[in-house]
Amino acid sequence: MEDWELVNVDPDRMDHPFYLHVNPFQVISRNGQPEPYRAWKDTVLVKGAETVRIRIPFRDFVEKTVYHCHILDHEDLGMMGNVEIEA
Ligand SMILES: [Cu+2]
Repeated sequence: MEDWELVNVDPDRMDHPFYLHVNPFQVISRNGQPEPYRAWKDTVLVKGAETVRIRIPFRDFVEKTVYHCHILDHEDLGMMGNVEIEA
């Protein structure tokens, strides 16, 4: 189980939809305010200058996977990273 803090530092304050492959997560808080309800998600919109905390239970997928912005242009320009999940 991990908590990740997604911080949108885009100088143009553009919103970016964060997408994590394979591993559903829940949004815990936005800018320190608790999320009013919990739901399983694969994508969360991180608004300009916003900090979103998510909780990810890595359950049964031991491999490399990716996370990326779900706007195709951003993804193609490299707004993407790898995650290596170990047992
Ligand atoms: Cu983006």
